[in-house]
Amino acid sequence: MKRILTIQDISCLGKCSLTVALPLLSALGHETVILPTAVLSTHTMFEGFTVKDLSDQLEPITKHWKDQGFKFDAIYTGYLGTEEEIETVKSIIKEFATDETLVFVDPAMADNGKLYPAFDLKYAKKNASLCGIADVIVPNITEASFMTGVEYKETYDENYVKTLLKALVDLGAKTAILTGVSLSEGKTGAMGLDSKTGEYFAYQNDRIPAAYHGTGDIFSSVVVGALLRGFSRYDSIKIAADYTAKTIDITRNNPEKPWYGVDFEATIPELVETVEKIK
Ligand code: PXL
Repeated sequence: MKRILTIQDISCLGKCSLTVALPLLSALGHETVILPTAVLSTHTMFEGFTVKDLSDQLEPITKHWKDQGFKFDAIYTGYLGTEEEIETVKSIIKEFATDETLVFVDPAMADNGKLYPAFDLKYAKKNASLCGIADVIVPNITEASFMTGVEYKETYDENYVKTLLKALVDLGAKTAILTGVSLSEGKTGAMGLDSKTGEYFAYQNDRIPAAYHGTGDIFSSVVVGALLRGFSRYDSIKIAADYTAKTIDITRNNPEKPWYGVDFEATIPELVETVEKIK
């Protein structure tokens, strides 16, 4: 069994970050070690959420693991609250990552052309430096644009996506995967670039006319879980994009859906079946 360390916040209620990464990675068959960076009552789209920063716990916790001799097959980072926290996470990666470790970074900080309320451009640049030491990064177009300085566009063509991908690998990431990429009318998916071979890969499925919070975290968790099971990058983004789309579809047809997240729990059995079938 592969052991993965995921470093992100716990939004106790809200179906994002650790509360989706942990169940999805477990469902995909991985031992999942969590390093919570903060505890929030909910994610930050709720009004009046509480936050308890746990930054000062990251070093003692990881030191304990190091003293016990633990190693990780992958380190997967998501939403990180502050620039200082990103620096600490970089040190943890340097401490634990070997040539065999998959370092997977989701610089979750922005969407639809805007940074989340807690963040500014300096924070985005700090996230760019974390992406620089990663094997695989999975920003959306907004995050890529803030990190690289390439202008954000709502309507674009494949050349724009390639420009963004090249700028992302120039940050230092070995493979960049842009999410939420639409390469033709009515389609959406992801497109990636391998910095070593210069090879592009892309997967598109039908766009479902609905958007929900937390779907980026779901996509990332499934990509990293599939990569760790040995699937190719193309197969991993296909499995994750199809699972995310199916989940959005189930959610929009649920009259009792919560506003703050998707019904990813309902589609976990299908995800497991898919990866078993094409293994
Ligand atoms: O889904 C990304 C995410 C993770 N954690 C917290 C968030 C968000 C997005 O808003 O607020 C606390």
